[in-house]
Amino acid sequence: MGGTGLRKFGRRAAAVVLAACMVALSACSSKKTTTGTASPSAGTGAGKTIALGAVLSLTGAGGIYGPQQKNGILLAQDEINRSGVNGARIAVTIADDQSDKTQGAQQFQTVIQQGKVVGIIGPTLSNTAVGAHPVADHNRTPVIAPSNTGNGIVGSCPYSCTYIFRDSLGEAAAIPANLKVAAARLHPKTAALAFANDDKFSSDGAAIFKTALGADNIQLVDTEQFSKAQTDFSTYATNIIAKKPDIVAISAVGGVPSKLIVELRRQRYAGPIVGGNGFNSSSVSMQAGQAGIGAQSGSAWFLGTTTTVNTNFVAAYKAKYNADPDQFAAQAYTAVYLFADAARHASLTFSDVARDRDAITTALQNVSIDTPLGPFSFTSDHDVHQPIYVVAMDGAGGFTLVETVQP
Ligand code: 1QQ
Repeated sequence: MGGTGLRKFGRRAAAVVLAACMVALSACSSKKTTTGTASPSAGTGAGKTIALGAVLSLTGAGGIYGPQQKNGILLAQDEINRSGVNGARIAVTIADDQSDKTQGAQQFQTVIQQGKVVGIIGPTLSNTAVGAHPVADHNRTPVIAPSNTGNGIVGSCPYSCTYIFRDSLGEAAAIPANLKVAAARLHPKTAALAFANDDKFSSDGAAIFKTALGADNIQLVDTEQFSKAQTDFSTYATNIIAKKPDIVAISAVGGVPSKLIVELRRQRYAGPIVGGNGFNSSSVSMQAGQAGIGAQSGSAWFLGTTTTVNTNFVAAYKAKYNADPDQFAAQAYTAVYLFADAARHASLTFSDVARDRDAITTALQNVSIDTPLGPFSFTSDHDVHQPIYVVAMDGAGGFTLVETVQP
């Protein structure tokens, strides 16, 4: 076989061998999950779609958090679809809950009934979740709550929550850890507490602060409450400052934390400020600006964590959006990977949606993957067990790490 023939033969044979290897390799690569353990049915999803819903606050009181969550979800979808899930693609339908409980419940109903989704990420606010999560649970559709940190979201809930999971650190863990760090460093004897009394997260956070302040022997000398729609905080700041507290605690969402911080500083309050999960957004840090420097909160994520999975996430997010991610982006990004890993292990039928929803729910209980939040698996009551990053606003839309508290 003349050289060329051989080469040609060789080339054709090489092409055939290469093609065979490619097939073997892709079978081999799709077998490997983010955790490296073999998945049951590589390739069975070829040409199929794993439909997920994401119901987020893109407008309304929580509209400061939703856009980062959306960015995190779309980035994860892109990355996962490069190799697929057993050959299938992930397709996430994103809807706006307008930070409203009824709207949230309606959007959940829509993605379940019409979208035939096998899982939902959302909503953004705990206040919306109490309306939306029962809809999913009733329809036996698994949910990962990416930022619902109030009480009774998972585990013992005021409604059936068998299908509800959360990858967002609860305030019941974050607030006491944050306050302990502040107490150990600043030794405050008195405190003032300010919170939004028409928002579940904010009211739960206020109750948790009250208990934690008591536990740290810090006397509560003033409590200010207002609506989450409040925009003028001059009176509340004056009342707080009049009581000369050693520290001020704020439990509120959206634009409230930054407005109150700015007003306290404008009225010359120079003392320490601590807050809840409502602080942990780059937009809130940016809006607080110089006035926010040092405002401290307990976070589920830190930009500077040097694990490979986190540095890859941060780099990919920056490349796609030309901006740093924040905790809300990291938790929403992680939620997609958690659903993808569950789908990889669930032997989906891609025809019987009810059976696939149940299979994913079961698989979520056994998920164990490395994420930007750290090595992640759900607790037995579908909650988070992770380190707490006590962070402080840096005056420019970011956060510095004060201390890491192990769970
Ligand atoms: C909740 C929260 C908010 C601050 C998040 C958006 O943690 O509503 O539970």
